[in-house]
Amino acid sequence: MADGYSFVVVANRLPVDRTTDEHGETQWTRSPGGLVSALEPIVRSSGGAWVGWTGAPDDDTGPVQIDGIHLRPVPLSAEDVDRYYEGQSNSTVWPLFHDLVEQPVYRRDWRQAYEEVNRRFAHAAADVAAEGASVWVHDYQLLLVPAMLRRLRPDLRIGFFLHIPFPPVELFMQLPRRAELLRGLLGADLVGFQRPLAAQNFLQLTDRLLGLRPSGDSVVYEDRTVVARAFPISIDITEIDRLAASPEVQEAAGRLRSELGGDRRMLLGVDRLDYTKGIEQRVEAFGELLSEGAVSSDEVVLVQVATPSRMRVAQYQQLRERVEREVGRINGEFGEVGTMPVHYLFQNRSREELVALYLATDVMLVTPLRDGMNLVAKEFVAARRDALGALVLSEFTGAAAELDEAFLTNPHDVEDLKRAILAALASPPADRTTRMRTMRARIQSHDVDQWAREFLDALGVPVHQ
Ligand code: GDG
Repeated sequence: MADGYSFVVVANRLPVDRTTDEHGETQWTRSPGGLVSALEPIVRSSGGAWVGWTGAPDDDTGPVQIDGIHLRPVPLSAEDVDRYYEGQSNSTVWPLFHDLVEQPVYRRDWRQAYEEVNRRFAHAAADVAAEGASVWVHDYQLLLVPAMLRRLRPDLRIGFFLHIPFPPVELFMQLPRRAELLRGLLGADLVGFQRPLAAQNFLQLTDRLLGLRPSGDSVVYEDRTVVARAFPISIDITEIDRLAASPEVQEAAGRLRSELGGDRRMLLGVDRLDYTKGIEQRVEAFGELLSEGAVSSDEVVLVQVATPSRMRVAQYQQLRERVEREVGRINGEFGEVGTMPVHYLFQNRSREELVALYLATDVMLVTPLRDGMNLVAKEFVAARRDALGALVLSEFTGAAAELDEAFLTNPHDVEDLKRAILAALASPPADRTTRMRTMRARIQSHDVDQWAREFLDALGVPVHQ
């Protein structure tokens, strides 16, 4: 293809959502989530193409150019969404790759749909990529795409990045047709992970399942060398810093503080409502601290933003019910008119509001049971130009490897979670500032542009920015 794009991103979702306003006009809004926060600025500045689903079933939107990005929608029927996305991706692969925090469901019709939709993505990418182009495929919904794309277009450089954890060998072995998924990934020239351990798990599996002989960070497969390495993702520091410096955001933070009751210390959680994020355990720990009298609702308040996510998947609906029941119980038991201990927002908030919340809080709670990286932890640290505020961080996040000055905790152990929350609340301001300064220095030297550049460098792609 002489006139295709020399850089193509392939991801389940396009970086925008298509909606129709009250006048029947089509609107495109930036979609929430880690992947988009990370990648959109890079594709825009390199004038590339993005292949993905619009987010609406049975949507036949054709290619469009938005903000310097060529968007190539991949259509999904309602049945595809049900089987490929909510089924195989989010009810099989997602829980398995997060160490079985929930029980994965294995179904043949989901697997077949997954394979068929992956093929559709591979064809769309093959269609828009120029001769010799570089294609960067993302995440667990598209594990088969690298091999499919290589078969269609052997001229391409293909990179794959997994945003979520890659499970230990014994867990991966549970997957039906596991060798096929592994071969799917081996279609790439470079397979990137959040953590070195994930890359090791992957290389070990090539030995165990395919009898290959990995050496160092690579393995030879079908006469090609496939490299597997860690590329810990980061955030757009300039964006967060600009928002945190804005007078409007600072005023909003001040308003939040006074609305919550000027003297009360504020705990904050910001997560998609997902069982991997440990929201339930966090709320439970806070409830126990209140009932034991270790904190009182006159003095401490928990604000939990739980962004709606995957709400058609049964496990997510059940989680929502459990969390809301527990929040209701705690507020009923420990609240007073005007001083509710838990402020629970099952809503999508703007970036400005999120940063205002980061600025207003005393203690940020990032306590997933398992998380590939966790961008919220990094955004919080980047927002705190005042070097105040404490971070309670789960050891089971990728971010913990870089942010070890946080108050680290094992969220599977409610006692330890309570200990970490109390330690963060009790720590002297000078201690919190020292920790925060060290974490800020570390984050600032590695932002999302650098992450992408490192990955693309390793893939052999020049980045012009
Ligand atoms: C996956 C991996 C990995 C959240 N609520 C709202 C909102 N957000 C934004 C946050 C942050 C992003 O969404 C969430 O990123 P996380 O990293 O915390 O989590 P996942 O969505 O699970 O992301 C994860 C990531 O990919 C990147 O590789 O770190 O491990 O699971 O940027 O600020 N944004 C807006 N409103 C909300 O209500 N605007």
